[in-house]
Amino acid sequence: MKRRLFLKKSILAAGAVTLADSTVWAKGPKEPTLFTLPELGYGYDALDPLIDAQTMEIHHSKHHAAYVSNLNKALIENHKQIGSIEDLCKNISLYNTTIRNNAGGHYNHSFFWKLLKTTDYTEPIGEFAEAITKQFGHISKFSTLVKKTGINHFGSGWVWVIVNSKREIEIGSLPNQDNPLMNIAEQQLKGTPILAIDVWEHAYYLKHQNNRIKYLSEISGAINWEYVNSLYLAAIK
Ligand code: MN3
Repeated sequence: MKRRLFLKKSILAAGAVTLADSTVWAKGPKEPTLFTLPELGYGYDALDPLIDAQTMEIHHSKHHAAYVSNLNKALIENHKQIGSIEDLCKNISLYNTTIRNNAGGHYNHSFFWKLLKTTDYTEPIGEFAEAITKQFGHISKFSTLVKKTGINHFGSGWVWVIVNSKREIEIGSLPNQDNPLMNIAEQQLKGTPILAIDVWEHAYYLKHQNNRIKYLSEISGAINWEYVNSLYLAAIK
């Protein structure tokens, strides 16, 4: 028993580098899957000056890392056996608030890092741009709506663009680390996420202080719109 506890602690400590997201703990059927902090796939300074290097480093190596570590700890304490982070979010009503907050934190940030990259495009492109134009009249109307949703969101949370069950594009915001995959009864925004913008102050405070409007105005240039288009295409299939 002592050895198992020791193993648990060592695995937790080493978790960030040694275990893949899909790794199921080999010690028995009751042991939970452990999650790891994903690599960004680019340098902390890659988005500078749109998002500065220090913000990226703290956001990834401190904030996101804490969600991963707290999620693993909570899953071990609760002896929860789960699969992927997406499955965990889709069944989140079965879990406690600590797991909901940290599972959301892990999924949302993992998704967010993949959405960021400076490219030649600073606004939606491809079939996604066509769909936006059809649904909202003009790309600028969509962009304004996304920005307004972020400005009007009270407190911490995320702006989401999803494809809903009617295959329509929907814009909304959710509090804290909730996301549109979660099976939370009272939550209205449900579907396949194709864009997410972190509007927690830790996402912009070092550069913009309290000015969320400025952050939201600049971030379009740091979005990988090619990737968003590919997510849109996959979501409407
Ligand atoms: Mn964040």
